[in-house]
Amino acid sequence: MTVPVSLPAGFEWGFATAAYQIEGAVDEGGRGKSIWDKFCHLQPTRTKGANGDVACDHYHRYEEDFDLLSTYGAQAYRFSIAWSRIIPLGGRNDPVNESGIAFYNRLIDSLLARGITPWITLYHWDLPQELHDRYGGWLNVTESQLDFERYAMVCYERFGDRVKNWITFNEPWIVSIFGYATGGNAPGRSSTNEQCTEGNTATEPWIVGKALIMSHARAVALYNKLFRPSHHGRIGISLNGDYYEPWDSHDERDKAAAERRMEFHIGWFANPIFLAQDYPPCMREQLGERLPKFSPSDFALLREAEVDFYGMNYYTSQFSRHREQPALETDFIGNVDELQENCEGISVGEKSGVHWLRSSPDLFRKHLTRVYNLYGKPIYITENGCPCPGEDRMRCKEAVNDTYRVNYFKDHLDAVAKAICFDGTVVKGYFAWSLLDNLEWSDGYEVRFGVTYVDYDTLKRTPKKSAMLLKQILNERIQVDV
Ligand code: GBH
Repeated sequence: MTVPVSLPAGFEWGFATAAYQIEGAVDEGGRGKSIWDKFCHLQPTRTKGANGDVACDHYHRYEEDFDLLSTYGAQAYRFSIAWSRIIPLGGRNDPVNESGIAFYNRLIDSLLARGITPWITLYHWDLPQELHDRYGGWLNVTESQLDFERYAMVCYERFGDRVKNWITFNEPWIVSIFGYATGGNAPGRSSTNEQCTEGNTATEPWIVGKALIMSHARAVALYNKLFRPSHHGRIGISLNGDYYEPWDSHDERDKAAAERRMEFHIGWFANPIFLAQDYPPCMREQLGERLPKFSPSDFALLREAEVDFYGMNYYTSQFSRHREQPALETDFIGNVDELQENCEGISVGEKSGVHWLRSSPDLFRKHLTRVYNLYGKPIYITENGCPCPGEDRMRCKEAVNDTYRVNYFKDHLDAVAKAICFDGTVVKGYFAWSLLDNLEWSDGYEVRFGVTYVDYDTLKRTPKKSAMLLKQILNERIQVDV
């Protein structure tokens, strides 16, 4: 008989969302435009005709959504602030919008009244459009970090008395690569994608990466210096990145390729941010002069910017096969091919409702342990979830029977418990992605990651089976000190 391994007392858990994916009300309360407003309204469409104008209308329905959170038993809730609601034009000399502040105050106070701990992401991909127009947004390393620092300052000042958990950026890899290499996300720049008229895939993502790293560092250093002493909060960043196994486990070159792929995904940001070190040597070797340098004063700032935790967004794993030469259009993945089957034809996991995601909980455990050993910070899983096979074509009645998602959560929480109990990995919390079906960026509204079904005609919310599962699992598993 097998008994479930337990999770430690104090393990925090809940659900996650992001502003543009759920809020809607894009023209209300003095909100300024973001790069996603513009991107979603391009013709021809690059988001399957979808936009965030209404989304889940969370802006008006947040009480109802927080009722769901309470019903689901969540202890914590991770959401993001739309920068352009707080500072509509974005810049450090631009006015603060009190109506935007009031909206997030309402969210925070409503959560606290329910006993739910707020976790705020400052940046989940929605740069104020004005900053992009003014100086190129993240392409301008000097300007963007000063504007981000001031935005962070306003958030700490106005919300930090009640909010103790901060995430600077969500997935800087996606921001850089999807925004500036493939062009699949806003602002949609690329020199290899036919739909894009501007961009340079070879150079821009690396510049943007540096802007994000330094913006993060400024925001953290500011928190450490001015706010931590009185607010006593925690701050970190959420990085994405799959785990990679070698395609041929007997081939040393594939083993190196797997490790290199993870360095290109994670080390790119984690080396400077968690270790105050330069980018991984394999990146320097392959990318040469295209990779910006850190000056002595950059390193000084990185050292001041000590974080409390590693936020991990984990969805899937892959196999990595070495190449002789990087492919021109995808040299940002590190001179490898990525595959979902290994050389013996074994799949990395069971297929989900999106092509890029297969359920790989055993590799999740390896991933947690590798990241913990390398970067040495407690891990909070800030996103984990999936769409069920065929869910995009289901009506509500069918979609609520989300057995695949139920198993996915069970298996992934199992992996977390094993990483803690058997590998000595420190994992302190878990957020399922996502509370609601929502705007899945360039995939539009068909791909559903929610534990709550949203009918986009009526905006009616219906809990799926998986919604109550976490409460059940976590209640069973968390050790209680007596
Ligand atoms: C997260 O990104 C985001 O933080 C969240 O907003 C999002 O809703 C969630 O995932 C679910 O996708 O189709 O081959 O081009 C996770 C990173 C970015 C991984 C998009 C998959 C698509 C690969 N994901 N990527 S492909």
